[in-house]
Amino acid sequence: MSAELWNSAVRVLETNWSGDHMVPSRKLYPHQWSWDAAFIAIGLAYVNPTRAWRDLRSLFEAQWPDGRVPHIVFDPATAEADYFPGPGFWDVPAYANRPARGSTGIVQPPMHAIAAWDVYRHAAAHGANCAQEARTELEWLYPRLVAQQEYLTGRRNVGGGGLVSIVHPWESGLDNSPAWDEAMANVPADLSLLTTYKRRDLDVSAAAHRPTDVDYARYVGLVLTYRAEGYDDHDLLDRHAFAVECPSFNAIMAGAELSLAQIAGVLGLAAEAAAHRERAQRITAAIVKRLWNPQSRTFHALDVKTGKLSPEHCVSGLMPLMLPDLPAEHVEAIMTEARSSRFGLEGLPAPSYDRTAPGFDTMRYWRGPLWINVNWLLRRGLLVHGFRDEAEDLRTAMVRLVHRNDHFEYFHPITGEGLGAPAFSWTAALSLDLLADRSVPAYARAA
Ligand code: 9WN
Repeated sequence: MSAELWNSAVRVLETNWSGDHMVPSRKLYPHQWSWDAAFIAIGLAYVNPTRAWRDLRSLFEAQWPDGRVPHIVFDPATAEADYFPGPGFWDVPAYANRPARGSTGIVQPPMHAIAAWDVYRHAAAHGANCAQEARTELEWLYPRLVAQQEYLTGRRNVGGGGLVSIVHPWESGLDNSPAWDEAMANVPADLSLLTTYKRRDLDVSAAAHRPTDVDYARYVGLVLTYRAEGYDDHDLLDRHAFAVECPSFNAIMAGAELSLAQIAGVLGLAAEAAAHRERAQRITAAIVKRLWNPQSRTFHALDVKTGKLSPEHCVSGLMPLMLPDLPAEHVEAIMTEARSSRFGLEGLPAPSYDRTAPGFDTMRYWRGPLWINVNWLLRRGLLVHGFRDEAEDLRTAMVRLVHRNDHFEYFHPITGEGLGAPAFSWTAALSLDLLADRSVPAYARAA
């Protein structure tokens, strides 16, 4: 099974390589996506570290002068009609040496420091040339990764409590999660926007899987207001209709600081390494302070505009498990939630949403189906806190699922059937990692 899965994953990554970057899927997502590039690099490192670095470099070459890393870098060879919302809709001005309309103006979770550190660790196994290349790439990336963190902790500290606010559900990567429902209800939904702008996702995938038109009208409206201000972040709390602190995004922020500490260590920057570790601790403490609900005993998304925590139990609430400084009480609570009938880590990996919720939908995007990338993060959390048996069960469940059902974008949370785009890059890349890497993150607690 291992060789067959390995070879099929390598084939997917070969097909989806576009010269200097990887597309998530040829048909549905024909450009480069930010957090996809990070997950992809982690797996590519085993088979082609040069491409893994190239993919990360392509993305960071499109970094904005203010430090933001755009959620999509558009491929100029791909027609506007091949993805909505495309470059013309985002209408981003030229910056640095990049032409206008080269990217979007929003971000995605900053997974890249975690990826860069993993690629670096694994590249050494490919011999001296790859080790030298890894060092050079790490030196190039480090200040850019730091600038990304500074943008997010600075301009995006909309709530003032030390966490990052996302200003669009697409920034979370968990786009259509019920975690945003209450906050999104306050965003105007102008359905007439969908006559001006035509959705393309429905031409290539089933409507029952995708967000509704009302959701899309809100997504489009949010971009239009951000775009109208030149994607400027001043006074977002008053000006912008959506500002939410997501437990998953912020856990990844803190995880990135820990990986930056490792990177700074390798680059001989001891004082910076210590500062990164401290920032990770501060973000962890802020997640506990701001996103924990002692009644529901899980982490929720916080609507910064209303000050209310979302009532929904989503897989994003389990993600702070990846943080080594998470207090024992919260670790235990996440484990209880992860083992419960809501997310039941038995047999199949965890679904994106509470199985027991009335709105649990086995088909619809981020409202039930299960994704390999979030389960990969969950496994990381299990390892960080020494839950080795559960981590191994989850690893085998993911490997079995992809082997049986192929490299789909996401999977049916009851039958395991593959859903969404086939030949999906991060599923393939992370399968390579799950087959190859049994190691434990350097900052894991002793079991
Ligand atoms: C919008 C590319 C991306 C992922 C996201 C996933 C989906 C896009 C869409 O696809 O989002 O960015 O069109 O729905 O939700 O996590 O990065 O794979």
